[in-house]
Amino acid sequence: MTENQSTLDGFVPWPDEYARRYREAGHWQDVPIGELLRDWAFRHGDRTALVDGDRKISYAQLDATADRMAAGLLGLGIAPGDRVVVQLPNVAEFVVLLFALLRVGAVPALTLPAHRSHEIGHLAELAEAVAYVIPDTFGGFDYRGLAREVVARVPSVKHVLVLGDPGDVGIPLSTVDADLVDLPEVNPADVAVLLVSGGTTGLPKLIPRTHNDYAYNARASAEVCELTQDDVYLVALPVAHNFPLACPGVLGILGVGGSAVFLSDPSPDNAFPLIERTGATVTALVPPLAMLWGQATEWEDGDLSSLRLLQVGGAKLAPEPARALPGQLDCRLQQVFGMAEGLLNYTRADDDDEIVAISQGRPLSAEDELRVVDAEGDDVPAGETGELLVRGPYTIRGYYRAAKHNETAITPDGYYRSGDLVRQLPSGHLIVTGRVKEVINRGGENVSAEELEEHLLAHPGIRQVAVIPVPDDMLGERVCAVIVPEGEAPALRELKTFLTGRGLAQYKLPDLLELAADLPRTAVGKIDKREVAARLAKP
Ligand code: OOB
Repeated sequence: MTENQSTLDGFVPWPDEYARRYREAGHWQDVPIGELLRDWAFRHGDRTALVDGDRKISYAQLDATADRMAAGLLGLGIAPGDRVVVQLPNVAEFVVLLFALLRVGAVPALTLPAHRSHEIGHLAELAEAVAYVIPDTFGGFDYRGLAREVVARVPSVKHVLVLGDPGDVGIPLSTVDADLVDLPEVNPADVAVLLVSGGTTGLPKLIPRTHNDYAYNARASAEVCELTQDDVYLVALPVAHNFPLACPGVLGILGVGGSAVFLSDPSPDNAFPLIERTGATVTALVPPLAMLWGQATEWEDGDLSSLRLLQVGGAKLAPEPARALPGQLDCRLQQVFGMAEGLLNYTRADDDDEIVAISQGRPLSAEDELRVVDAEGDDVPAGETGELLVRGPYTIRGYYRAAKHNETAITPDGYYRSGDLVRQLPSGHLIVTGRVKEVINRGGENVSAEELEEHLLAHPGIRQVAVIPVPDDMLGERVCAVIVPEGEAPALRELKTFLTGRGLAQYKLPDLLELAADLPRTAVGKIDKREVAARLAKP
């Protein structure tokens, strides 16, 4: 095995020439993430790593508990290279489990609490997961029922580990705890985590991120955000998402000796008092939530003066709220345009206010290679709009176990096609102007139009369907299903019940339903979504 080889099948590594370059630049440091925690615990032992409700966990405790859980996982028979579907909310146990799995060399597939049987079943199957980790209940939903379905559908899943009361589906996560054993050696070029893609096509994809690239992702992000050990990072978005996990997020703050505070409900009435109580200095939000926080300062109590940096990303933040937010929350705003596949763009502390208001930042790394291309794949003249392609030290060369999809998702010379339309300013900052991919960005949550269409077409009352975004002041975009009914048209509420019954996550349900007699087609016979939207916009 060469130093740049992974043992995981279905992972596309960087070519040796690039791996060498990223090492020489000092970006890839060849230390597994599980080992990084040992170093952090050595340096910051008694300092607080995690705050969850009344619980405070020091670096030393986190380090020791992760080791015990790693030993427990090995005891269950979970081995290096095994995949484990993790679906936990914003709790300290997420971090303990993450490091335990990383130390075993097992690979967590990090799903969101909003995912349901359709997504989890597919991802567990794709990854051939051996275990599934859930809370007993969260947000009014009982995950044990979901686990029962997943176990029935996916035979590889041998263990269900439950945070809280396992009922009859599995064992308590708290019992995954054993005396120290020798841990396997982990190859830093290997896959550390599998992130879930927003999904441009039918089903969500798994994004393999290696120890080397993900550690760099978090460390370089912490540098750009000027995090220090005095910072307190508030985990407001779901921690399994790349943004709060590693941009710089939990991994970034732990790398500098600061603390991460977990928030399970990011509404202002819950978040503001917690910021006051914990002295949170940094957090990351999606635009609708940021705007809500900005407005809520008018009526909510809570001293937010500790907050120094508000990161906003996941969907386009319009210039107007971007101008208003720093005044409303009395802190600096940073726009972040990122993707689980890799590339991160940040506005910087020394950017002038106007750049922060109108741009979505510039690339994190000097090694990020960006191209902006037209429909033929040719570079557009500087400053003009085109699709963003990217290659670099933390951008994937392929989705996990997706050879066919990778043929189009990645160019022959290794650029990831983002599907985002951008134009680049002479300063290097990007302005996101739209998308070529069929994804609706509902306040930072990506909804695949194709996936939803497939499900809707399964309804007997629907002959044809086009799912399109409609502009929305709060969410940026909402999901509209335009249907040609078969017989009597179904009502929106009935469709939502139908889709929920098919195991689709709540955030993917259509917000609006429009009826049409027919749907316009393009020259090759595809539904012409542009025309569908144009017709809808006409009064
Ligand atoms: C983040 O990651 P994902 O994987 O959930 O979604 C990525 C997609 C991008 O390709 C783009 O279409 C959209 O979300 N997006 C933005 C944006 N940030 C993300 N579109 C416009 N403006 C922005 N600022 O969403 C993500 C990952 C890491 C950090 C931040 C966000």
